[in-house]
Amino acid sequence: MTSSEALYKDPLGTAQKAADEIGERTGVAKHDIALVMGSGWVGAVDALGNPSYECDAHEIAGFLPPTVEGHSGKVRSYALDGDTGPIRALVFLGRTHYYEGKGMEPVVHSVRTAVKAGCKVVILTNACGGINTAYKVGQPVLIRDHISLTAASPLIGADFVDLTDLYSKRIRAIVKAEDDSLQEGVYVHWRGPAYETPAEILMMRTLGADLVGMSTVPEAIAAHALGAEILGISLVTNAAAGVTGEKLNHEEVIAAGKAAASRMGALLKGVIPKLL
Ligand code: 8IG
Repeated sequence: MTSSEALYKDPLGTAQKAADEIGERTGVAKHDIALVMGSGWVGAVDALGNPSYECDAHEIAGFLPPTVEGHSGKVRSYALDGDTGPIRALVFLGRTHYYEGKGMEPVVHSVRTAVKAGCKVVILTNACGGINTAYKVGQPVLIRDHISLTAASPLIGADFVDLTDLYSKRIRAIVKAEDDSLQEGVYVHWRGPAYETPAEILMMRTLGADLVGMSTVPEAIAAHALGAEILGISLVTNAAAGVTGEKLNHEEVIAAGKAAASRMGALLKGVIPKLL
């Protein structure tokens, strides 16, 4: 059985195996905090300094082999200074999306691995569309809550996990104390890969949503179900469909991410020491 077959048969066992492999490779028995860096966020990790370890994610149990573009996610380990002692951060550059059609297991394998590796806090970052018309491109927004329009869950069986405080109030307060200009919003998970129609964005706004994207929600649920505390931060990289009348394009997303990278990096570097 290959490790990707094992991922579907025994997701938590495979996550434990991946965590053990990370422990061996990094020489770090226990990591404290995990970061998943979405599109537009990869530049922000530069603020954390040099990693003590890096490899291609697919070298670790359960992570899928690279896709056709030859892109592979990276896994890194960082030794950071926290306010109450050293912090070991496990950083995933890139993620698997539900729209890739491989099911939920690969989508949430990083965060399950992180929790099995010891992480108590999981920071999920993403780039997203702004539904709330007050949002500007390049603005980071803390996720306060979500709406799953895929209704797809990473959980299987009678795991009736409570999601009342999914995006930790405690952590949001710490982040807002670091930057009091930060807004909070409700994030919608849209399967994609097509963006929404203007009518769908109107529907989402009517439902109470501020942000829309194609990630984060399954990972938040899976990590929280294993007991981790979640911080979700979205970078608004485009106005959602119909908001400005402009068409959406991926280049705009990349450019907005690049422009915001140093602010996002400073924010992460500022809050991480305070989280544990
Ligand atoms: I970046 O406008 C990014 N990701 N669903 N809609 C959805 N996902 C996105 C969008 C968007 N922008």
